This record gives sequence, C-alpha cells and structure tokens, in this order.
Amino acid sequence: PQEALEELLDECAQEPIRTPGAIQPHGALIAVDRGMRITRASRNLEAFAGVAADAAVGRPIDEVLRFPDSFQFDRPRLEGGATLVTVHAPQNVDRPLRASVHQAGDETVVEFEPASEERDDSGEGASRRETYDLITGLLGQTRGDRTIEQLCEMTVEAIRRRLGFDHVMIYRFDAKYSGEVVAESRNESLDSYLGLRFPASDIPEQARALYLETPVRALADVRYEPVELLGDDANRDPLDMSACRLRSMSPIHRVYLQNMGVAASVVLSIVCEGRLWGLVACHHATPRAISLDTVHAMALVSETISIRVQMAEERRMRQALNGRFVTQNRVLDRLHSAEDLVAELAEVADDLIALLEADGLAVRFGEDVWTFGKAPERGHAAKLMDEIGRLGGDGLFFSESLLRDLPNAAAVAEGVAGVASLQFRERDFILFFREEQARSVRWGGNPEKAVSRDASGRLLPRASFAEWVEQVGGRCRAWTDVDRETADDFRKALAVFVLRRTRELKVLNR
Ligand code: BLA
Repeated sequence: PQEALEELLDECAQEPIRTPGAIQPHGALIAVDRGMRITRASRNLEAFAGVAADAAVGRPIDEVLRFPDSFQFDRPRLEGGATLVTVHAPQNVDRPLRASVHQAGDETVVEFEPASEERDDSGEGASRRETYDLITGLLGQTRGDRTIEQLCEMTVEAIRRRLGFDHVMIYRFDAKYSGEVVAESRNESLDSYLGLRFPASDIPEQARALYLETPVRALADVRYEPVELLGDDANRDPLDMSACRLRSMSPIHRVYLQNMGVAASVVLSIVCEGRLWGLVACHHATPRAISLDTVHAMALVSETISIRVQMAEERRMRQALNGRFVTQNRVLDRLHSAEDLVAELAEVADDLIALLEADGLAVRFGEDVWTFGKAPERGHAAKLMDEIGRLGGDGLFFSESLLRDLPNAAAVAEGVAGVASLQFRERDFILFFREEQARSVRWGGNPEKAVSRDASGRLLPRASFAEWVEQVGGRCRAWTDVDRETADDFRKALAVFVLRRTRELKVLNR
C-alpha cells in the first residue's frame, strides 16, 4: 500500500543528525574527558597523527597531539565556541595540523586537518587573505540603508567572487518554512533555481534547529565514505556532534545534493530575531574542502549578514507601519468627532480599505450591520462573525482561504477568498475581505514527490528539481506581518474607543 507523504516526512524529521558517530574523511577527530584521556578517535587518525585510532583511545591526549604552551583547555571558554590552534603530532612531527577545539557535554572535541591545505585542489579556493577581504568588503558594501533585495544580491555576488563557488544562492523561508531562492550568482556548471520554491520538508525541523546553534556547515565531497568514531560504543552516549565541523551529514541529504549535481557545499544561516530567516547555500560541481579557518570566516559572514538583514527588516517594517498609522490616526480622529459610529465608519470606508489593503468590509456594531466593496451580503457577513466569534481566540482572526478554514461559513460572496477579522466588543466586529488571487507557484521539483522509499526500505529524496508549476486558487494574497501588526493595533484602539464612548453615553443618560 502507498504510504502517505506525511508519514514518510515524519520519518525524515526523526533522523538523529546530531549523533551520526562518524565524520567526513578530510580531517580527523579526537575527544577527551576531563582527565585529558582520549575517549573517542576517528578511524582515520593514523593518517593525520601517526597513531592508530584503537591505540589512541584511553591514552592521554598529549601523547598523540602536542598543543602550544599558550593553549589552555579552558572549559568555560571552549563552551563559548570553537577555538582555532595549530598543533603537532609527535609521531608525525613534520606536519603541523590545524585544529578546532570545542566543548561537547563533558568532553572536549579536537578536530584537525593538515595546516597547509589552505586552498582546495584546484588552487583557486579561499586563502585566509581572501576570506578576510570577503568580510571587510561585505561589511563596507552593506553599510547604510540597503534593502533586503540589495543585501541578498551583494552577498551572493561577493561570496562567489571571493571564494569561487560555482553557485551561490540565498534561500528565504516563509512562515511555514517552505522557502524560495531569492538571489543567486552562478556560472554555467549548475542549474539555476532563482525564483523556485522548495517544500519545508527538504530541510526538516531538526536540521533547521541545528542552524540556530551552528551557523556554518561544510560538505567537502558528497561521495565520501563516512569515517566511524571509535569509542562511540555501548558504554557511552554517542558523541553530540552538533558543533563538529567534520560531522558526517545525513545520507538522505547527500543523495539530494547528488541529485542536484552538487559535489561540495557550504551552507550558512541567516538568523533574524532568533528565527531562521534563510540560508546562504554555496554549491560546487566538483569536490572542494574548505579550511577550518575559512569555516570560521564563514561564521563571521553569517553573523554579518544576519545583523544586516535584521536591520533591513526592521526598517522595512517601521516604514510600512508608519504609513498605516497615518491612515489609522485619520480614521480614529474622524470617529472621535462622530455622532453615529456606524455612519462615520461608512464615511471613512476608503481609508479602512487602505489600512489593511483590503477589497471590502463588513461592520457590526450593536444591531447594525453594514458592508462595503467586495463583501458577502449582510446576513452572511453576520453569520461569519458569529462563527469566528465561536472560535474564541484573542479577537483577531486571519484566513487566506475561508473555504479551507471555515468551510461551514459557505456565506462567501463571489470572489471573496480571505478575511482579517477584528473583534472589538462582545458581538461587534469589523471584517476586512480580500478577493481571490489566482497565482502559480514555481516549485523546484514536484513537492508531492518530495520523498519515497526504495525496495530496501531506505528513504529517498526526489530525483528531479526541474520546475514544476502549481496553480493555486481559492486564496487571497497573504496577510503580511505589517497587516497583522496593524490589525492588532487598530483593534485595540477601536475597543478602547468604543468602551470610552459607551461610558460617556451612560454618564450622559444618568
Ligand atoms: C539538510 N536540505 C538540507 C540543507 C539544505 C537543504 C540547504 C542544509 C544543508 C547543509 O547544511 O549543507 C535543502 N538545499 C536545499 C534546498 C536548496 C538547496 C531546498 O540548495 C534549494 C536551492 N531532505 C529531503 C528529504 C529529507 C531531507 C525528503 O529532501 C528527509 C527524508 C533531509 N535535509 C535533510 C536532512 C538534512 C537536510 C536530514 C540535514 C543534513 C545534516 O545536517 O546532516
């Protein structure tokens, strides 16, 4: 029997990506306990440090790696983030190693690779100098009142120019974490995804959560054989590799990237107000390891872009809200001097429409119901208010599709698709309607086929990312953060206003 897509996707979100017990092979990993004894080592240790992994486990770390005198295994500091240091392996003296050290629970994790590999195989990769230039360049370029679009363009251009990836994209999440490629810079070796949408399940919840903790993830060669950690056995919990640069990545995601024609990738997070706003995805058609130093530099890039995006978002929101507030104040001024509230609301209908960029209105105040523009007839509007009232909630209700969200309120006028409902007293409402806006959504591959199961029971991501167009009907344009904020504010103002007006009337009538 055909399994439901939902069930398969639930399974995707269960994969324990923090504890794979394996690394990518372009470096090696050692973990030590509080007594500086090696608790775990990657099976490839010998190639880097000259000591076999099984011989290393249980020994003091300084028999395998020598740290500079100035370096302290200072737990509180290492808990704050990874520290970079050059180390030597006494068994392998000639090769300095570059190590990244961080704390994971009770253990200290040391990940290292040969220090000389500053550049990738092709020689055109990132040197320390280039990554430094990337950061200072981006900081300078993005200063001032940049729009989100400009910031995204500048970022993908700068990263591709300085670091030479084949394809750099910014992927922006929507409220439900499906996302769209909003900027890209590329050569011809990989396909364009600009303007395409991808379902939330492509980056399942646990993978998004990890991006709030660690801003950078690098995959050097998608076809690698994972290298197992020794010591990751039954006597001990598996190592929490959340912050490991070398962490072996999800096999499903590796297949996904191969299906995209990608051989190497570096992904950075963009975090805005504590929420994952988007990702910068850097893809390369051929294998490409980036140095630990570059990974650190990329973390700075992630931080820089995140701050800039947050500033631009705040500016955009402020400007949009300012415009709405001017309209709102005009409406409230008129109501203050009005004799008859409902009649006055009708007078300012055009301003009300503008306030939430709506197409029609319905107001109920006491026994009066009144409608304007694109709206259901009065009886139907009143029934809709009753139905929304029964939902409870905080006095605000938004729907982009009444047909979907309130199928019983079939009281929908021809063309009206969505509503923003503001309840300002027990039975009193103002409804803002939006008409249907049919549109097409361009997906990167059919989202209904996001995942399947092969004959051996393994989950597989979709194989094609070719544009797949979905026609969406029965919905209105989405209610934005600015719409919601304005509605919240206007509802409160109206509630206070009506309350005060009612009290005044009582005083007058006494
Ligand atoms: C991870 N999936 C990801 C990541 C991205 C995408 C960016 C983070 C990758 C990283 O850290 O390097 C998806 N990549 C995209 C998208 C674009 C892109 C949308 O370039 C658009 C241009 N993935 C699936 C399915 C599953 C799945 C069906 O498609 C589950 C069955 C899982 N994706 C999955 C997992 C991870 C992931 C588990 C985390 C990988 C890890 O960090 O180990």
